[in-house]
Amino acid sequence: MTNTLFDALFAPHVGNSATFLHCDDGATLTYDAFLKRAAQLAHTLTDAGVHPGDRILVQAPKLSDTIALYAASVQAGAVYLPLNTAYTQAELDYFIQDADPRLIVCDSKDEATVKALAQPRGTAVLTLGGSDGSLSRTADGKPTSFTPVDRAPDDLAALLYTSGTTGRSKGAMLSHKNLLSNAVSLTELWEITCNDRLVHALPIFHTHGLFVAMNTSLLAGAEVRLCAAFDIDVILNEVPRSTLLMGVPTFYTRLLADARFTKDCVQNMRLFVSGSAPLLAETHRDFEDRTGHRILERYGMTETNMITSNPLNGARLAGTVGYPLAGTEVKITNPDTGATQPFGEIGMIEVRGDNVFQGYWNMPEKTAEELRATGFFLTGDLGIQSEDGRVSIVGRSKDLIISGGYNIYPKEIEDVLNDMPDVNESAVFGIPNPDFGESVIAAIVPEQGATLSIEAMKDRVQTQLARFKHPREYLLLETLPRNTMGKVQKNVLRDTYGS
Ligand code: MCA
Ligand code: AMP
Repeated sequence: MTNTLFDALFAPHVGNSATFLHCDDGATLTYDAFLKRAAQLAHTLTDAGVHPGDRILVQAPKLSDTIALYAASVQAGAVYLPLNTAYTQAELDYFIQDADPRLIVCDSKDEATVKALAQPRGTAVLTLGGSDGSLSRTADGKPTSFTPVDRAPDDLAALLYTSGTTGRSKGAMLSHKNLLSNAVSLTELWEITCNDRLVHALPIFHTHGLFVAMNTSLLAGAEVRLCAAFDIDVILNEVPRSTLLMGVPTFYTRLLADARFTKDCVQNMRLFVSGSAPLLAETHRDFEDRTGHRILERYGMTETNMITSNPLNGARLAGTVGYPLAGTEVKITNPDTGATQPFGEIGMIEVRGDNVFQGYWNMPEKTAEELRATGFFLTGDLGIQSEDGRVSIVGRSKDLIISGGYNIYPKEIEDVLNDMPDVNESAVFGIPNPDFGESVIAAIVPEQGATLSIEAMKDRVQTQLARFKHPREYLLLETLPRNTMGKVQKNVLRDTYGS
């Protein structure tokens, strides 16, 4: 019997009495206790009718049981589908329709609304969190061992939704091999071991927090300080007794803004990793001046897991994302012809390797557009590669805003605004923001003679989109700037309204 991911990440820890999770309430869980809990949850999943290949949709708080649910899903042979806890009911409805999960696990506080969406489809709902989560309660009485379901390297382990330029979120199908190969490369490169203690303050519904941070820790047998959210006081308390922090650039600018974050505070730390959004050279420099540590920046995508990383031992250069990971090929191509560019010339970053996903769920045309028959995936990021292989990202060919590490596709917001009566057209764009890197602005052209209510627009956006996608400002314009081809010039909007 083999289960690729379970055998590598979880099975080796049977009987391991080292601490795995250390939670906000002070509770700790050894690796062995964690595995027993995961087994109980796996029984609960199968009792709820989950079969191998079924999707388990999880929109739940960050708890040790939520991590154990991921392990349970892997051993039950299911496909783990985590969702941002900020998503609205309207957004959730889309994911339920598209992914057709067998089971939904939600926050106890959302049970009634989630059941209203799930029950007409006959989808089971269990809850986590609060004093009475039905998943946790049901699992309590189950056996503490579970025989993992056979899963081959190419079987799906996870489905992670990523927004798209078309406005509709796409489910990236990630196999056991995709996740394991990346965890192995990163653990080796960053030399993560059982002596490490990771401060984990990222959400666990994205690649960064769930796979980069959690899978590498599991593989290495490291201790994880599971913080429910990024709370500066908690982080400053934990850093002195930890060795690793993985975060988005906002983590580092917020730490730098706090005078308590000093060289003394980081004496025990071995490595600070940044990713998901560009790290400003200024932040890199200020961080080194303050702490003596050079932040290690890496680059990845939901579809590809991690692609490149600055070296652990070697130059960590600000403004570059480092070298392709072991087993990952990167090439820079001409976006029009697909031909490989000479070193140092800007082009589309393409990537191939065991880390690259299997395609988009139920979207074969989209898959064919972005994943070449040769196995190279078109990232939509523009970059250059130096002769020694080092990659720098210089822009994006996709219309994307990254705010605090969350990807926001303007098209999705424009669709909501354009659907409103009296809106002729809209253009959503990002402007620099000192905390989140970028923030969202909406420019709206009303229908001729119409009077638009910004409050009504805000109300509509609120019901349709998660809070982090909401425009922070609405501009009413008579026309949108366009080029000679009629395309809206968002660069002009950014230049005009950026400050
Ligand atoms: C929270 N808010 C945001 C964001 N986060 N608005 C825009 N962008 C955001 N990222 C909203 C809140 O709803 C709140 O709204 C207000 O902003 C202030 O919230 P605050 O308490 O300051 O925020 P926070 O809770 O401290 O969160 C900030 C954060 C968080 C810690 C930076 O956003 C975060 O954990 N980001 C990491 C995202 C991540 O993991 N990305 C990886 C995905 P109101 O106005 O109502 O108060 S990408 C990935 O996985 C790829 C593969 C990769 O390469 O890693
Ligand atoms: P996601 O689709 O949420 O997985 O986000 C992936 C995108 O985040 C990439 O295509 C990049 O545009 C961006 N990204 C990730 N890491 C970095 C980084 N270190 N520097 C710049 N952009 C990054």
